[in-house]
Amino acid sequence: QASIPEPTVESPIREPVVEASVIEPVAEAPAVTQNEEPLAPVVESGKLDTSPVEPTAAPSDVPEHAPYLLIGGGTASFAAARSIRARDPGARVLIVTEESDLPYMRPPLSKELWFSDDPKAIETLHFKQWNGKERSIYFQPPSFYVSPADLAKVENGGVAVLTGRKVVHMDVRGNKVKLSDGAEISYEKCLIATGGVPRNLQVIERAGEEVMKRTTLFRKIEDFRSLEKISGEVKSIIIIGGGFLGSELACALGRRSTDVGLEVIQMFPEKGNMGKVLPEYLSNWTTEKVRKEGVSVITDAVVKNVTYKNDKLEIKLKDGRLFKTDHIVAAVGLEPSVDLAKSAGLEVDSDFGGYRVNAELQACSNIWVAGDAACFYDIKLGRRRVEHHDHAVVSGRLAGENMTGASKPYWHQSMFWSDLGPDVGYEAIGIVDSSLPTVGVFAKATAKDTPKAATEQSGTGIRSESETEAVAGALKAKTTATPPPIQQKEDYGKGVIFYLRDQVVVGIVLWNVFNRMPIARKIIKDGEQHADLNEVAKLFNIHED
Ligand SMILES: *[C@@H]1O[C@H](CO)[C@@H](O)[C@H](O)[C@H]1NC(C)=O
Ligand SMILES: *[C@@H]1O[C@H](CO)[C@@H](O)[C@H](O)[C@H]1NC(C)=O
Ligand SMILES: CC(=O)N[C@H]1CO[C@H](CO)[C@@H](O)[C@@H]1O
Repeated sequence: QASIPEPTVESPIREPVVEASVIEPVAEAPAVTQNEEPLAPVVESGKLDTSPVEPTAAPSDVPEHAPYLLIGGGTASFAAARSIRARDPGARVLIVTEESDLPYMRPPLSKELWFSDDPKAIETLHFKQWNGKERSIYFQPPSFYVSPADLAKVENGGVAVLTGRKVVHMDVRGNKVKLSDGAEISYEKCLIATGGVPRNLQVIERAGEEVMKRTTLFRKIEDFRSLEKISGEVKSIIIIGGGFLGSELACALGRRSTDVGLEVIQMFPEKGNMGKVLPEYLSNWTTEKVRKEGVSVITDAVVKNVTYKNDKLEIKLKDGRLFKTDHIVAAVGLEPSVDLAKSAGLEVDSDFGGYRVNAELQACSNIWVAGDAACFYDIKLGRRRVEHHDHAVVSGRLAGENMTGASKPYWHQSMFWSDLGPDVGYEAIGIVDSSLPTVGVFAKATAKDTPKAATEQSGTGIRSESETEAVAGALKAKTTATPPPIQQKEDYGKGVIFYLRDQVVVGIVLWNVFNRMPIARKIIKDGEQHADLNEVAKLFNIHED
């Protein structure tokens, strides 16, 4: 099995990572005979392009053909590129991304990057993992990629990234796509990994420019940089949203609040943080934890109106409460990008959003979809769409495998994790929805039960399926020992929470319990009814270490 995208930690090329990634590889492009006629766009070969497109500059760096075309430049796309190259070493892979950056991982943007002591981290996007090791959020340095113009020529193929370009049309029968600048690229196999765009609240969208100007929708590198800057300039920030992104950003900003005199307020309609995911008692506990990080948490808050008045944003809640602030961060979910559905004739799922694909992530004979934009059929849990990093890794890799001829259904459950700073974190797998019945088993946490300690111990940073699999062997031996009796406690230091549907475990949250994901994955895969979940909980050895 192919390894997951590993950023080059040891890469000696540190400085140029950011700058070089935004430079279009024009310099390396072959000399193109520029046609004097501005109305006749020139394609790479120098042939006249006769298609009826907007007359734009010659897209000299756009290859005419890519055997593997990956639309979108995020984690799913990069994971697919890696697995395609692993299984087909000469493969020529073209990634087309709207972003100006080379593929990077998003989780550190709301996690570790905020806790860096290095003031240069904002530029370099190098961060210290909780275990102290430094790495870049970019999966690979620029030197890893070949220039798009050279893709057809390089001897052993490679991965090229066309940045700042958008695919606007798909011709599925003709096996080609069209970019916003009119260029066309034909393909043999295509992956759609377009991700999504952050949602906003309608009341903010309708509130006008002054409010929009002071609102951050958080998703990209530029959003991280801009919010980081703003947090040093304003007196007050309100985060709207109680999910994992909102809660992580609240904790990140809350940590800074005391140093710089920043007021940080987080508000959401639920009763507590992560209220849609965690059972109420744990959601309440988490809320207390977030408050201890210096965040003023406002629960049961439905935003009714936002206005800009006397240099302040005013947020009025449905129940009449009024809050004033300088800046809003709206972390209210993601809208999958399905703009290509129409031209490609692909079906969008009416319940979950995203392109409907089968268990092999295939939309039609030579088109696959992975990551946030894929609404896939999960053999165990039914139709789903998942918006997490590990899912992007796992689904991108699987799509890449199948694009190179394997025929693998997507049974492998991805996991996700959220850290509320270095001290509290959880990992989750399957369907974790607080409206399902849950059973939680807890033990007292020790200093070792933190995200920081977990990465220190495992020597890995980005938590994901690959590294948890690495410890599976060791765990198997351990679970044969008789664990001490488990009791329910009011102390939610660490524990396991099972989510049930028809008495079968469909989701598991590991609360301050790390490196046990293979066990959780197996329980969900087995899909059995369990008479006593306390017994099942023993498999996780939460009373040990
Ligand atoms: C959670 O907190 C709310 C108040 O914020 C309280 O009304 C509720 O009873 C708590 N729930 C549990 C299960 O402790
Ligand atoms: C929001 O408040 C402003 C100013 O008080 C008011 O003019 C506007 O009508 C309100 N909008 C809504 C949707 O209530
Ligand atoms: C089951 C399935 O749809 N597998 C597909 C994976 O990809 C290969 C190669 O394109 C197809 O032939 C399979 O049908």
